[in-house]
Amino acid sequence: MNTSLHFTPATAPNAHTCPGSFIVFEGGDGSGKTTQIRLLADALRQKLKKVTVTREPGGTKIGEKLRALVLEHGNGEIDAHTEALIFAASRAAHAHQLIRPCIERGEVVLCDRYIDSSAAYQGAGRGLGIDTIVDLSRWATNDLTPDLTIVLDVPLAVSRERAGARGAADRMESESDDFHAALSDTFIQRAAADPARYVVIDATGTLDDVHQRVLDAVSAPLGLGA
Ligand code: T5A
Repeated sequence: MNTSLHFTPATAPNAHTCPGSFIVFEGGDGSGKTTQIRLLADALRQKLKKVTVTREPGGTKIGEKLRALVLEHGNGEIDAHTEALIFAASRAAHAHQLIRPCIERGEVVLCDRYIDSSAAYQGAGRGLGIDTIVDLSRWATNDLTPDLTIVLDVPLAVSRERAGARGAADRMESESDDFHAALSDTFIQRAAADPARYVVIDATGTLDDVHQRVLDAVSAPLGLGA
């Protein structure tokens, strides 16, 4: 039996044609995405029009319900295929109901995780196949592609320590070191394959060190100048 998917996204895999900007942060659990998005949003709001901060899974009413279902312990068995479809369903609602309307209005959208997380966690980590999982999300989002994806790169020991300091581990954070190493490799490989749309940032160091690297990465794409 052929188990691969052959979705045909509605458009070629290029960036959207909306006036706004769609910037995604990716990386392992506890790499500092949420913190850096908050710092960047604060900085951008002093210079730019509207900035919207959102996250995956989540970002919409249905997405937040799906987030609780897929991340919290205690919802019974969630097999890998079901998990992948829950993340894709959350992303479909997010892309159609929130992200695209925002960038059509000319806003800057800063999103905590997107398709690369599914590629890493479900495609590589769960072994469902990166191409299949990416195709599923491209179909689900009508091929809504970020202008820039920032990958925060930290050693696993650092991200585990940061995530651990924040509270109890969720379903994903409870996975093995091998699982998390596969995620990290996937983010780096996908970034290397498309350097025009990805920046890998060393996310070790202080919050301010990393924030400055993030500002450097977004200044040209957002036309902020030096
Ligand atoms: N998932 C998600 C999938 O499997 N498939 C998918 O398609 C998608 C979209 C989401 C989970 O779902 C998985 C991936 C995830 O496991 P989540 O709670 O949103 O769950 O998980 P994360 O995105 O990993 O969020 P975290 O909060 O765990 O990590 P962040 O956002 O990377 O890290 P942050 O900023 O919260 O920082 C963690 C701690 O470290 C400190 C912070 O203050 C905080 O306490 N910190 C630093 N400390 C020192 N120096 C620095 N430079 C620091 N930066 C942050």
